[in-house]
Amino acid sequence: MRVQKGIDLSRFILEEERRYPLASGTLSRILISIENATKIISSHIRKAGLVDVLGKVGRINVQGEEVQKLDELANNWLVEHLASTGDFFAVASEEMEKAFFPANGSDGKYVISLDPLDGSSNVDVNISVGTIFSIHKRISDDDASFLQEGRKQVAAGYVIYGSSTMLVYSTGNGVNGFTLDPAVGSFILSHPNIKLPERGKIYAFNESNYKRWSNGIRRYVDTVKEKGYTLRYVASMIADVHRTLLKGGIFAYPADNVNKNGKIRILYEANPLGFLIEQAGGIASNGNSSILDVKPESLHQRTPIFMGSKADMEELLAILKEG
Ligand code: AHM
Ligand code: MG
Repeated sequence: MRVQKGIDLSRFILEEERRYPLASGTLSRILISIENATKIISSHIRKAGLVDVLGKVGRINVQGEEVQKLDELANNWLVEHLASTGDFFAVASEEMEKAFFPANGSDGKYVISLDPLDGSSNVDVNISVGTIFSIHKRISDDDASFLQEGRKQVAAGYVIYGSSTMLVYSTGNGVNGFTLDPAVGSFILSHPNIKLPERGKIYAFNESNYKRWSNGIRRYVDTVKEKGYTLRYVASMIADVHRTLLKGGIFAYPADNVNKNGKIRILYEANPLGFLIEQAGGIASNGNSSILDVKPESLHQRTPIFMGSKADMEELLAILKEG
């Protein structure tokens, strides 16, 4: 397909579908539903501070984290919007302990994993947050459809609510980024065929965990500092990975002696963002293998994660191998 800068997202999705003569259009409809739901979320985030959407709900979620009002709202808007289409069989979300199987989706061919509002602890201080999505084919009538390797994703992407709102996604044919033009209300192709630089100059680790890391991780961070790399860490994975996609370098959330499996969740954080990083020519790993080859065992499973430019990742993985 000829990638045409300036084309709007809905048309782009339909043009992509035409590459597959047997496509039923369901995946396209799901992507367009995500597009519409995230426009609603974006519009509410843009007004946060003026309307009563900031602050905490006063409840702890399945992750043991305090639920922000916007977490709950974003989750409800996405789930309701997607459920109304009848196009998907089930949805798993960071904000829901169990998967949700909508009544009208019993014939649905796809399942979706969502982080409705990644980085939500940043929303009160006006820092970028985002929505992450991962779509797999349905292979069963239960949670097993969610517990497939990341490499089997049929589509994955995110919407970042930053200085502008951008939707970045891939169906396995490269990565394209669209910027929301608020005057028109459309996502417009602004970043066609995103490719990570072969090497970057940025490392994004929460270095306050230094003392808790393994020797290998510490040695890697010492090495990049000696080389003159700069530290950028937003603590919104979506913002750190978005910057990494465009500028290169490494984002990581390693295991440490408190968070034995790291902090990032496989289904709706590591897999979709890892898929985009690999589609853009980078590497995404749990330290031993590509994150996309790991078969998850539960919906909210955590994993150590390292992702970024190929040359930087190869150096990191070599150091980790030495132990
Ligand atoms: P969230 O999805 O509940 O916002 O949590 C995940 C976030 C990631 O976006 C970010 O990379 C990480 O937690 C930051 O953790 P820390 O504050 O420990 O550095
Ligand atoms: Mg998250």
